[in-house]
Amino acid sequence: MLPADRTTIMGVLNVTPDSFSDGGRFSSPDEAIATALQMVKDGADVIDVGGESTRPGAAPVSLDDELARTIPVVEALSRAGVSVSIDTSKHEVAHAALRSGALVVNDVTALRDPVMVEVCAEAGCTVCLMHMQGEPRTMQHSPTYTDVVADVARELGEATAHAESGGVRRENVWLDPGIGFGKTVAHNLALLANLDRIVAMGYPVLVGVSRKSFLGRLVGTDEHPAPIEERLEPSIAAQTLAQAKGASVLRVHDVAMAKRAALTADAILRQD
Ligand code: HH2
Repeated sequence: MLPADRTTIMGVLNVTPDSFSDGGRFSSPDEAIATALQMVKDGADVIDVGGESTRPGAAPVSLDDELARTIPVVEALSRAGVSVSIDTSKHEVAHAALRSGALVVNDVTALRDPVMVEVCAEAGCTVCLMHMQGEPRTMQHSPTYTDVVADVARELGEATAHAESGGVRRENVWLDPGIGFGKTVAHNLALLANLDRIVAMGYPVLVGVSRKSFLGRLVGTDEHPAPIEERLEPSIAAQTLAQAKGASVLRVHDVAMAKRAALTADAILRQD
């Protein structure tokens, strides 16, 4: 599903009340579906549907609520011919989404749940294995690495071995350094500056920097991070550098702007 000549744009569709930058936007599945269809018009290649916020401190969501939030949207978008990714760590949600037409399982826990491995192996879907230190509730308390790039690469290598030994095919795996997931600002910057070392592992790499709080801190201060409305340019700068370092997929909220930036960077980076 990855075109050879350009970077893939994944549009974020959070059907949650509490996501960090866009929670509570939709009062019905129809509104979410319309927004996703607009993202596709704006240039999204795949829509990542999420029913549970992973922001630090977010409240856990019950299985029934996550299914009710996500599955009608996944079904409708798949029926409309949209490529859908399901952003979940629950195997029941992944299973239901795959049965409803989702093509990608985006699991911020990199298939920690052994049943998730079975579900993905059996479906033969694409799987995004993201790196996270700890778990969302506490991950930002005091993230610690010996060498963040080497540690993340090693742990992603372990995640690929876990997935592949459970039957997920190598060609179906994407990797993601997990920007903001158990990482300080310095950790995020080191990972982005050295993304080529993750790319060198030989899998397509997805990067999600869009609107993240480390960008707010970079252009504001630790005490007063720039608000979401002032994080577009930082997001575009960071996604462009990720492209230059070999990222294949960009996970973004502001699809039209991100797409125009990505096309420009592709034209420069992918000349033959
Ligand atoms: N970031 C978020 C959620 N899921 N998945 C991958 N693979 N990579 C990411 O960087 C990533 C992700 C956080 O962003 P968002 O979905 O907007 O927020 P929330 O988790 O609060 O819903």
